[in-house]
Amino acid sequence: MMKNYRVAAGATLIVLAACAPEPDGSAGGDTSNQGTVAPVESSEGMLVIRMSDDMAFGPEHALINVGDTVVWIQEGALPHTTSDGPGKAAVPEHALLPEGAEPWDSGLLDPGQRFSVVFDTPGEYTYLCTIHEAAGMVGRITVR
Ligand SMILES: [Cu+2]
Repeated sequence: MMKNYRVAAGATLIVLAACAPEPDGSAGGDTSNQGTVAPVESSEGMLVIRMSDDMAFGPEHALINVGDTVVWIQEGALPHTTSDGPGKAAVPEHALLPEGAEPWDSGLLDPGQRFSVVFDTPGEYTYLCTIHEAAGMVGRITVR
């Protein structure tokens, strides 16, 4: 019985391995969309996210570690914010925090201003510029 089970499990692993190249192939196709799907990782405990008048956070998706600092730099001519927490977004899905995480709100940042947050709670964060939410200025941070 045990041996049969192991054979079956081995067969499953082989099937999974055989499937693996297919998602890779489709991911290669996705890069032609120019979508910034791949997250940008922090280094040495820090990550800079640029805010511009493209109505986007750059990178849109950040991958950081617990205890890292994210610094937003306002490089647009228009004012922008970085904000997260209950009630910050018109669409609730645009402002999501992991349980126990602290909300933040930079308020209006003028060109050249910066705002930083230290992330002590792991999980998925979706945040936004409260002025340009409707224009799609929404970002994502994964804290591992
Ligand atoms: Cu904005």
